[in-house]
Amino acid sequence: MRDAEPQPIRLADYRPPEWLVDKVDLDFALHPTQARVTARLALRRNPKGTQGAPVILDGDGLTLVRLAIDGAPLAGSSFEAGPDRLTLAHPPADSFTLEIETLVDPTANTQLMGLYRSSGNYCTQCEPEGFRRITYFPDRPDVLAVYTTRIEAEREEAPILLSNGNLVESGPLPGTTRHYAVWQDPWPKPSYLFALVGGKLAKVADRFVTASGREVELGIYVEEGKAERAGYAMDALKRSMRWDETAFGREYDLDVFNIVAVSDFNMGAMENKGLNVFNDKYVLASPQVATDADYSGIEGVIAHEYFHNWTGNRITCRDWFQLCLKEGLTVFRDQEFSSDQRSRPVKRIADVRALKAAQFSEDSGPLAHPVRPQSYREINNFYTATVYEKGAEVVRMLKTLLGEAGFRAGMDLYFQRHDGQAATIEDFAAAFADATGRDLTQFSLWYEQSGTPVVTVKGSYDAEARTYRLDVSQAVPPTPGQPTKAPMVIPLVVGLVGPNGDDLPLTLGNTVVERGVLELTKAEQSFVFTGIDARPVPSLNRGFSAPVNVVSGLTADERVFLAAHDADPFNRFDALQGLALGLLKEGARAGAPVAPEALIGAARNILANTALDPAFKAQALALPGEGEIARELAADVDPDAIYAARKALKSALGNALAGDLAQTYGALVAAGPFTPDAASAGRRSLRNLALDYLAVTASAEGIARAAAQFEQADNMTDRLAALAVLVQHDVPERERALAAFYERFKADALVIDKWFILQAQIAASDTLERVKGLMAHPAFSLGNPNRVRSLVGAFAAGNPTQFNRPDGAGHAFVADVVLTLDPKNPQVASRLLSSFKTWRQLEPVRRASAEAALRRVADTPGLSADVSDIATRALG
Ligand code: 0A1
Ligand code: ZN
Repeated sequence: MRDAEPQPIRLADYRPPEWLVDKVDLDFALHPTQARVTARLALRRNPKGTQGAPVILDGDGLTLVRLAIDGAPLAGSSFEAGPDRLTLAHPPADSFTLEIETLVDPTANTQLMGLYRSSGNYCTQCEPEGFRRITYFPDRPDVLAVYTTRIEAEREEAPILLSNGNLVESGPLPGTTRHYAVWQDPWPKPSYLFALVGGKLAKVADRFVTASGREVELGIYVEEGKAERAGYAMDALKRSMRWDETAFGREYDLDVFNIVAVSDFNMGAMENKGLNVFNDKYVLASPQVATDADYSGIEGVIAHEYFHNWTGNRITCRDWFQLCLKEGLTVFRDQEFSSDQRSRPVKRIADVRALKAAQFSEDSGPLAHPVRPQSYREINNFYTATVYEKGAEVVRMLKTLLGEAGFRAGMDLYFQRHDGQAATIEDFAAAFADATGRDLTQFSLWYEQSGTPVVTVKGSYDAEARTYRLDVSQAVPPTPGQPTKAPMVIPLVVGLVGPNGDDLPLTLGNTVVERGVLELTKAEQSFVFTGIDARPVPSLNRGFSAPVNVVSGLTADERVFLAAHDADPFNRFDALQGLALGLLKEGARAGAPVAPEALIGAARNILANTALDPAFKAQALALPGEGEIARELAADVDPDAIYAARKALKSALGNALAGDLAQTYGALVAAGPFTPDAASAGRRSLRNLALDYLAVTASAEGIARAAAQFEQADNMTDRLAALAVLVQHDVPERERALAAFYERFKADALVIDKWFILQAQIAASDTLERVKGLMAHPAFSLGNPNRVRSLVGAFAAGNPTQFNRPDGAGHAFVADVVLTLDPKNPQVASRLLSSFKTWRQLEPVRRASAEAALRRVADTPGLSADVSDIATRALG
């Protein structure tokens, strides 16, 4: 465990590395508890470094066996070695080879960083600072080296031996039960992209020919017996490889691309060069066990990791402050890929819902930080929705401002200039500025200022002058460490919708507004559109062109009009959501039912509109989540009141639209066997939304319909959707279905995770006891991150009424789990603790209990840096 209060690391203190490593030769002798690692580092003094600087290498919990310089063993007096650092105060020359032998215990590695075991297989995770748990090294992303990796192991225990790059040699070790393999990666890379895998794995093989004719062998390795579930991932991989060629002109650059799926993994997946390691949740799928959401998750994550080959690997980050350089850009790229593979508007709606749920809530609470932070105490805590999802929004805005061609020119220049380098956000911005001639100085504030801007818009029509005027103001709320803000560049895409539903021409003075993009740059601005013959309804922030909160003052009638007519599908969706949100806020505040007639009418029209995509309808008719309502209320939040208001509105809609919903449910019966394509998934999503609404009052008919679907479903999407309906209601069918589901899928941990999630999210006063009980269930394990996230994570982040119980028991429980988990896996523990990120908006009683739980965590001696950092900032 590391120091509980390390000094913060600051971007402003960046210095180039004193020593570079040109070449790394690694030799692994795998062993369950004593893996021997021999590293040969070709060290060279950095000409840009400090004269006479010592060699200081990072380590973390290492046991040193032996050191040698240029082949000669090193005397103890000439170095200083601790578990966390190796120092050569007087290096013998300006370049030399340092040989380091260390011992590591993969079985005892419960942090899942460095070399560890998952289901008996060996694997590694090195981003961000895991390589130092394998050997001493300048473990920072701006030290790029070429790696050769030799692995030897018991043939019986680990018949498969993989590392980065191309396989150059392999075979038995004569006279032993062991064998070996040598892998060589010709591309210089930082240590965080190193990977090794050894174990008993089944392989799915395929091949891909790149645009220029390079033949690539593709392999997906999974635990034995699961190979038939890797087909969809392989298909997604090939589509990703082709897409990056056409959309960004990027080809793959090795002869081999391997993916390994493991069942113990802290995050989603990892882009190690030529050897991606995945949480098996993002690889394995079959109609019986995976939902449509799982399929699209797999497609997105496979694409994301593959796209990192250029945005992250060929061009990497100079330091961890630049994390968004690879992550924001790569999320943007995977979002675009999925949009091209599926429905663009539906993908955008889903992404914005996720952004608001995870990032807007982060940005409005004590853990808010800039897309590029200025300092950190624990970098692991910055793999956040802000760095990833807001980072992607910033790239999207850049594209909106520069247009398709300008954006592509900037990307091309970025790749051309920085291939093989460790780059910065300044480098990225300069490529776009230089390619297009545009000054991006003010735009760069998106990387520096945290907080979600509020854009307030007032429209006024002058019939006589035939003008329509938009008065726009912007303000960025204060956030930790940033009390005042400067105005941002906000690309606000707008339309003016005329009385017949058509867009009116957008002309400012004599200039046509291209693509509807208004550029906000000042605290207050006005735009006067000319030639407007009738009073329009403004459609603002089309496609969610900027990650801001728009205050529009639109009336309910105007929203109904936009829901029916807006040419922009996102804003059609948003008009309905805005209507619903208004009612939900009112209901939660007043504790009384509201008049939902306008919403019901608009929803009925959407449902009846045969021109609309079912997936779009499902998104438009799904009410805003409890978290979004809470964020809108901003202060004195009572989660029970929100839950009640949402349930009341859902009941009102379900009752009023019962006939239409039943008709929809009946009409959308699948015509054939399950296929995971977007169109089929869309029909299932609408049908299952209808199922949910039709059961909202727990009528006998509604429950019976769900129970029948649960029993008869031929795929996991429909079965789980029915189970999700049943578990929300206190009916006998609930426990019956839960028991049947467990019996049927108990051999399948990833499916049992779904069973944990549904139970953890039940909004009922006995849920906490249920969750505590499930922690003792044989299928649960505190050692597996997926299990912890599914049971405890789903409770903390997905059950606002029970996590925030007024008696404080929910907060106390999550704090207890965080403290129990912290010594074993600090990364997963600190993520769990981040569920407290919105605690300050709660009403006083719940706020006090959240604060007490956070204080209890913060005051516990011996905390990891991860948990201590979150606790301190959450309280700060
Ligand atoms: N770079 C990965 C995310 C990742 C970060 C840290 C990890 O350590 C446990 C693992 C993965 C991505 O963006 O997919
Ligand atoms: Zn990533």
